Amino acid sequence: MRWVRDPELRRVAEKVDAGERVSPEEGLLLYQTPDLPALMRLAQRVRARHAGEKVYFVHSLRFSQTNICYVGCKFCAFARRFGEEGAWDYDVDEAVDWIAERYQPGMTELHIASGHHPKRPLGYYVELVSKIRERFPGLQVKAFTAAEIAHIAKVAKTDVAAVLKELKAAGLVAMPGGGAEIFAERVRRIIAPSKVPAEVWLAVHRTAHDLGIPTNATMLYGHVETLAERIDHMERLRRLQDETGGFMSFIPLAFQPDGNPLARELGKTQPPDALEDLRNLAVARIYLDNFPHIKGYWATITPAIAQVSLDWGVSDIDGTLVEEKIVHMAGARAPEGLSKTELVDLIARAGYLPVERDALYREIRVHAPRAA
Ligand code: V47
Repeated sequence: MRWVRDPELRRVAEKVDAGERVSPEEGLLLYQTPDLPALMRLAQRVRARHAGEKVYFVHSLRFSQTNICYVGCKFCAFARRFGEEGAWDYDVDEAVDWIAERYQPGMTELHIASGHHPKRPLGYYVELVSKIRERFPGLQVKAFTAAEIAHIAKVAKTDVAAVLKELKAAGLVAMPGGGAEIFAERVRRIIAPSKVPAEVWLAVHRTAHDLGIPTNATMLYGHVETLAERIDHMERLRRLQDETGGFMSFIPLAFQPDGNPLARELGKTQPPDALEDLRNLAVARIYLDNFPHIKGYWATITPAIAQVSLDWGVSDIDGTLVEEKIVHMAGARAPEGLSKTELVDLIARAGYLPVERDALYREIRVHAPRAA
């Protein structure tokens, strides 16, 4: 470990190397170290332990059945009110048609995250999932953030477990990680005062895991949160993962500054810079020692930074997406979708082994390195 010059950092590095868990204070030290090469190397070692030379991606489609939402999160550029320009609200048949127009053979994951529609009954979501499964048997439905599930339960005047059981019976296989934002109450009060509190988000995931529905977890960074609040966020996830083991991946979401009140209030015109993205991914890889994967979400950090992030702890780059809306309406500069070939090349050119997976991280195909 002579490559770590600072003695305090070296102590943490030795712990990590021995497979020991870092404390919140040590996590903060990792966030603050000026020795970025050491941080990168450490995250790389942890990454290798989890994924070897493999980098995962999925042939997926993004879908939002509605952007009608009255929750009023300040970072959001996606939500609309009824009748507002740019609003959409598909019934089940319209949703199936929308997917049919974009479906490509070989796609395995349909990722659904939407607004909190104030009126749709539980039956609508159940029918949506089952009609999609009926029409596209090869598509695994990974749908509804924990915040949406809590909202659906509230509108249906029932509990979260009942909602999840019905959705699972209809064909839901996994849940995305959105709605987590930053768990700290101070931050939530500023950026998402009407969204479900951290405890509810975590309870929904616990219930999903108990019912055999694996999930992801996100963290929206680069706005008003402190580094200690990022660590607190990851600490709460690490604890839940110790209990349930139900998380598949952790996805840091770089805050996009267009078309939302939070960016205007903060005077932000740019997303976090490349080194902030990379540092954050590396700390996450080291801190969340019980998460199988850290995702470099190319839609927010750009495909170029996602490629570099493979050396900073990332073992998954999400997927083709096709038509991502949530972060693009907030100004994301990346394309709305990438082809499978582009993803394979992005990974292979960084020196890693591209592995196509399904929504549950089952391997579909290892793409052999091409002859030079
Ligand atoms: O929770 C909204 C975020 C999330 C902005 O599980 C923004 O595999 C940046 O759930 N800048 C939804 N982010 C997206 C989501 C997701 C994304 C990628 C992978 C997975 C997964 C899940 O989008 C929301 C919110 O945190 N978001 N506005 C914005 N301005």
